[in-house]
Amino acid sequence: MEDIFRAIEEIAIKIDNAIKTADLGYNDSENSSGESQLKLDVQSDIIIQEALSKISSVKSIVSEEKEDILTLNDGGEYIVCYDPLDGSSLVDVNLSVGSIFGIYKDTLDGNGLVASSYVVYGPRIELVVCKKGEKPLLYRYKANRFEKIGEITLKNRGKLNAPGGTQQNWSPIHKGFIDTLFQEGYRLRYSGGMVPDLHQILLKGGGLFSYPATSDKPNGKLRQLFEVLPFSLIYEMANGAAINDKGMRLLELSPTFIHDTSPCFFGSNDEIKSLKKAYGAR
Ligand code: AFP
Repeated sequence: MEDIFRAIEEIAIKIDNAIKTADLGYNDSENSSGESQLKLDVQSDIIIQEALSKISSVKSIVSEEKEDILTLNDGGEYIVCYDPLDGSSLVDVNLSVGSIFGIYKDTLDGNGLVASSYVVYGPRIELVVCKKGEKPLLYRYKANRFEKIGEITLKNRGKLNAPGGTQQNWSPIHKGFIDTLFQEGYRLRYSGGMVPDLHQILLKGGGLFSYPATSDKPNGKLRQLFEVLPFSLIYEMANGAAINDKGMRLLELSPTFIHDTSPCFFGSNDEIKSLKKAYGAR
């Protein structure tokens, strides 16, 4: 798996460069010189596919940008599921975005997830790598290399609240719970990018990120294979928790198709316990 992590480092530098040099005003069709230019999320997908196809242990890939699974190396053992540029609509307004990777073996579900990684493209490039059974590790790009900063551990209780979705479409239970957190003094921290929002909670010690079932999206918005499951592993390994609206561990999920979504809640243990109580889950 180490070769996959090295590839993710190379990918991170290339995507960061694409973000910094893309001609945003003409991103959908043509650049300022009249040349056609691919959207940044498509460019990022191509960068990742090229890098992973050179790695013999990668059997196939599943991308947020592709309809179907793509086989790369018949003899490989890992399936890499990724969102090449999550939150790409935030690039135009110069907010942080990210790439998310789930590395699966044997089955495409929480049981088969053996490692996760994500990259934050912000004022600096940061990378988090997490193997099942081990603490997530934070790296920061500095002087042409990724320098290890240390392990990530959540406190049992935090102070940040990142509530996703449109409030108008929340259930009364969800609205009541989010209101209670604010009444208890939690601070709103929501950029609309899953990667920087979850990263902030991890690095600032804790809190809650939620993307519930809503009246317009009864199965949530976030995709299981390349958003929900990779972050669930990272939160659990960082001493936190990740559940759905029935109180089930998200890592027990088995998607029914590759782009399947799920309501999801990631946080420190105390917030997740209170959430379960509010939702009437065990
Ligand atoms: P985009 O990739 O379309 O910007 O969506 C980002 C995202 O998938 C995820 O990164 C956010 O957490 C979530 O959507 C935000 O959705 P809401 O705007 O509905 O809260």
